Amino acid sequence: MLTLLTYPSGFGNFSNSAFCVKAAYLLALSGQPWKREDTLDPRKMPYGKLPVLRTKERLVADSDSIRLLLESQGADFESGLSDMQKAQSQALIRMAEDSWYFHLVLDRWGNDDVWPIVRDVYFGQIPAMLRRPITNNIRKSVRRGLNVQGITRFSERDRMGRIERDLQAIHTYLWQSPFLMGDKPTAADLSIAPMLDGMRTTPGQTLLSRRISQDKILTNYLDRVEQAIPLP
Ligand SMILES: N[C@@H](CCC(=O)N[C@@H](CS)C(=O)NCC(=O)O)C(=O)O
Repeated sequence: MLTLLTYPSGFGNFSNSAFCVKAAYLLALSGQPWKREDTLDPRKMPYGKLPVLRTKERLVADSDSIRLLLESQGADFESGLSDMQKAQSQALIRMAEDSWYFHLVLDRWGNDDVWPIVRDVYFGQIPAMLRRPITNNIRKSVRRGLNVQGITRFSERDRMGRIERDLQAIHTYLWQSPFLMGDKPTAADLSIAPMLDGMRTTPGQTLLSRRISQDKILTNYLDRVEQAIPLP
């Protein structure tokens, strides 16, 4: 059986990682039997990250590669889509994974009010005495990465302005159909929805979590995706 190596669940989501939720959605839609195995330590994984799929033969690292593997075994996450829709889908996936992801990480790891709550949920398995020193180093390195990526250099106002235009683009899709590319979830939903849901469920009140959770179009969409693809 396929085994999804994933970060544990938290804040009401299948996993604390939007990429692990995406991988779980891919597996659920593929129709293959699979199970989850939770870990907090990705250091021995091929790219030092999760999700990773363990098959009989090997470890498949990265949600995109997991998708490719499942497609090579018969899954179709874009069934019925035109070439133009597939092209749009690819662009939406990259927007979520290569841009929105950093908003989500900044909200959870960069905000001093939110971080203690995130730390105790993400790293609850580490004894309380050790948790702070261990996680402080991880946090420092995450914040360094965010600074290199550049998102921390925007003012909150500019940052929110940038993502606002992305959210308006999603609205435009959702005015047309219940899911991004039509009447059923396809590949784009499997990346966009987990990232938005991560933003929505960030604990505490951030500008971004409030922005998403007060938006009926987006929250109804997130509920539709969750109902359409039940996860264990
Ligand atoms: N491109 C990867 C991204 C996965 C990823 O960024 N995983 C993060 C958690 S959301 C991770 O494991 N980070 C650990 C680290 O960088 O040390 C995918 O699509 O699977």
